[in-house]
Amino acid sequence: MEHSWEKIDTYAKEWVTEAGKKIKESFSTELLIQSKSNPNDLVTNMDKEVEQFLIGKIKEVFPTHRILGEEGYGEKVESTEGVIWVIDPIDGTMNFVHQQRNFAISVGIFEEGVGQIGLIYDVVHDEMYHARRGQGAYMNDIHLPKLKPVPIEEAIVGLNATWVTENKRIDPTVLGPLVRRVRGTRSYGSAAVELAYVAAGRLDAYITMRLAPWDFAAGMILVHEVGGTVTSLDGKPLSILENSSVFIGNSMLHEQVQKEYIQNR
Ligand code: 2AM
Ligand code: CA
Ligand code: CA
Ligand code: CA
Repeated sequence: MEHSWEKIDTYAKEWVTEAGKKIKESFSTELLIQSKSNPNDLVTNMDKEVEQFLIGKIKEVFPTHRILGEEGYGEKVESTEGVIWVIDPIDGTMNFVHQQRNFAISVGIFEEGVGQIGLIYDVVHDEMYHARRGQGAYMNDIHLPKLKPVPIEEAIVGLNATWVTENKRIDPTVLGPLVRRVRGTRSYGSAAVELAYVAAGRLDAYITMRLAPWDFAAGMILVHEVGGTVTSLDGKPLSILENSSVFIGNSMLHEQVQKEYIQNR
């Protein structure tokens, strides 16, 4: 099927911008905060409202497109067939609730499993990250240059302390030595923001052990467009059908870290 990506792109940007406005307006109203899987797994009325708003718009204009959203108002997506929108209405809900910053709306649009459009909107900083497959990545219409090689010693890596202390998913001695060698580590608490920062060169890599497709869908398209490498921690491609660890970054750094810290462990 032929799609007008230009049209899809224009609408996607418009709707995400409008959703951002709704979130900003919500700062002056009282939030309804609930827990999901555990007391720290938060969801608010705004997570739900924004997802429903975006889905409503998509269904209206593109009724054949399928939608996968974190809060479950989309559908169960078990194949990569056709056009699929992968939506995280608020990535970084804990930050949204506690800090009123460092969260983003994340929308990735895929065709037959291939990323075509990536949008990450950091609402509070008013930074719209945007990529179209084969056409480069932008932040508020400023073109983001291809990532330049960076040695491990000069790298700033997005990494949460969880993964270098006792945890269920990775032996802390795997990444601990990397943390000591890099120039610095950062943790922003929003996968989408961290992936956008990799695309913008503010971080050189981002490593995390547990993400869902809506966390990385848009970011993987952005980082791909600036020539970065996008894989799971063990170097496999990411799929929008599966949760995964994520290792995204500058290609030279990615290769070196894979070789020295991940392989044969
Ligand atoms: P969220 O705010 O949309 O839930 C925080 O370190 C990052 O991990 C955020 O991007 C957050 O997304 C995501 N996250 C939080 N809990 C998660 C879970 N159980 N599985 C996958 N990603 C999660
Ligand atoms: Ca969540
Ligand atoms: Ca998320
Ligand atoms: Ca979310």
